[in-house]
Amino acid sequence: MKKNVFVFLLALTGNLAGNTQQTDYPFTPVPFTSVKLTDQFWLPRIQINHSVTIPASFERCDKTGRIKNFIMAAEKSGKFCTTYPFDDTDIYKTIEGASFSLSLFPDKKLEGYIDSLITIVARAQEPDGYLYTARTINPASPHGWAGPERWVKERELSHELYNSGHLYEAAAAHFQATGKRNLLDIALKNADLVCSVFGPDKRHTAPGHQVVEMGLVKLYRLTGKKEYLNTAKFFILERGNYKGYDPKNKDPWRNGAYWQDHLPVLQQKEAVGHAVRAGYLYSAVADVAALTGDTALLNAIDSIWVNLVTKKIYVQGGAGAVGAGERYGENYELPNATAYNETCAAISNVYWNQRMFQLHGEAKYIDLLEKILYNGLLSGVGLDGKSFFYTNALQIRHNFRHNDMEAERSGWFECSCCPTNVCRLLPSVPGYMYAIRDRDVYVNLFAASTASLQLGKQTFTIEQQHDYPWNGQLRFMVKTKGKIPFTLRLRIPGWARQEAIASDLYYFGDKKQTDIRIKVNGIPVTYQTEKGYALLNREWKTGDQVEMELPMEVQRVYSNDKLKENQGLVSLQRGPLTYCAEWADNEGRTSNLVLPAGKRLTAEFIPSLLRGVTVIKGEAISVQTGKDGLSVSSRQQPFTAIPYYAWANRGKGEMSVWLPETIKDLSIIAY
Ligand code: FUB
Ligand code: ZN
Repeated sequence: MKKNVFVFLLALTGNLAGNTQQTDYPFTPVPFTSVKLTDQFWLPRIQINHSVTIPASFERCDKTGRIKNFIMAAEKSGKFCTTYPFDDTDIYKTIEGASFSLSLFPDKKLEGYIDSLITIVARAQEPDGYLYTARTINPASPHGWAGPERWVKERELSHELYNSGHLYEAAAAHFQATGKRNLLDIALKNADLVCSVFGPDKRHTAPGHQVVEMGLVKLYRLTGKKEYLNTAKFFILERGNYKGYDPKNKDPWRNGAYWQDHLPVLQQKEAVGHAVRAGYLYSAVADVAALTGDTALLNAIDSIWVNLVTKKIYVQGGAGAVGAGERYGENYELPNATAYNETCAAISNVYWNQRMFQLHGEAKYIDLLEKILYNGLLSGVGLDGKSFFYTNALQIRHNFRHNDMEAERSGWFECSCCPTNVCRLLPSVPGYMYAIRDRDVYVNLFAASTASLQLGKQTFTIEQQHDYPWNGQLRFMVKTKGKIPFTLRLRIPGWARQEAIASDLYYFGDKKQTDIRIKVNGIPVTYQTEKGYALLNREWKTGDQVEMELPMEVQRVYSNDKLKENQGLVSLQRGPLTYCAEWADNEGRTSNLVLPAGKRLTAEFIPSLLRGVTVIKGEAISVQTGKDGLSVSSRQQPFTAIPYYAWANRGKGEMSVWLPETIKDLSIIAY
């Protein structure tokens, strides 16, 4: 953090003497700015995000009229010219991503452009802080979802508070990256308005689309202003109070579950409703639980997390199975061809799982975070950095008879929440790698990098040298001034302990446990494990080296019997990566493939394919239907699977994550 930012923080919090915050997450992440990536997997993606995704996103905000909306709001004339009242957030989210990116790649031109946008945003803000172009342009005729007066449709669809939440998140990131107050001042003015309108003795509304709660917490952290935290908690506790729903109605819009408003949060035990709203709610609940020590809130999200991981998550970490309502389905309702899996839902679950780790210090949350990051989330952005998936199917079949999911990426969407969410997530990935508690240093994610860490007054670095996720030979080099005692807690990924996920929802065919070997300075050590971490406690000094060997065998993954859709089907995993078969590598089709059990599968790194991937190879049986539509034949053919995140970068065609092991489990679709 820049020095002037620190001075400002002191100035902001100075008036709160005696009211300093006592409680917070026990496990503190090391900021993304302290970890310099040198790897071949994340760094190129974060660079492309900076050089391609962010400029493309700003350009699209401009071309589609999103910026014009702010200009018209400032002039109070014209007609809101995009589709959704939350289109303002695409600008906020891109500013947030660009701000994170500026911390990694200083760029005066980009910084100047952001300043020019902030000037436009500032002019669109009403004198009392209200900022919502869909109304301000012409309050007499606001957007159809906005309602005739401010806030009256907030519980449903206006997204006024959603817009505010993304503004706060962007402002916090921009202030931390640049030390400038221009966006923060806009956000604080808006937050002060929100806090003056909503509260126990004021207006009661559960926000229609959560994120304002997370945003308020960020502003609280920056300013120390308790009202922001109190309002965030108020919004969380408002859920379940609305009397207009019919609890007996199965329709989630009528019983309130779509908005997670069917029950008070303290009574919620299941992940339900719109999946992005849910992920942001659960993240905010974690924040507020951490900052207030409210164990009832903590227990609620603990239960919801168990429901997610035991019954509602796809094998690649995607969530939100049902298209109608972009929402969670029933327990074990995880269809493949119609899997909705919005990219934003995956992103929201990364936020949530990081917070669960910060609350509990258990590796199982990072195991899930890693799964989402490398698979269900990363598939949302193409290798070019400017083509995206909004939904992330697990199967694409040729005639799409049963399938209306996206088989091709798009540069932008009318509702373009996902691309701009990717913009802000990617630069922050190094921030998920390390955490600290007392004298424990947690190594959560693996990527070649140098991290600058601090324990008390002592600083040191840990350098990761390896080629993860392709290779499991990991090396960590320590550099200190003098000797520093601490416990290095190395995450042993669940998948390396033969655990496909931290539940019985999916399991590996090969249940044979292999010991994970760890050496310190070349000598094998015995070590204790706790909560998924290997503990290495010693006085560390420059030159100390830790090696950990993770098994990189190809794993066959199977599903719980209750997941009916997947009975008889297998999927493949190697390291943290879920694999899929794509048409381009399998003679043009995948819906006709059978992958017999017990057949050898091998891994091979191909530098020229999809910017360098390890593929899985073997033999499959392919089934052909006769032209007469009455006969079938089968033959052996070579089989190749690619990492799921890399599919749909070579044109449109079939893709399957799950494949039958016998012909009787194949649903044949003829050309
Ligand atoms: O409602 C705002 C955003 O648009 C949601 O998070 C997405 O699911 C999309 O509906
Ligand atoms: Zn989205």
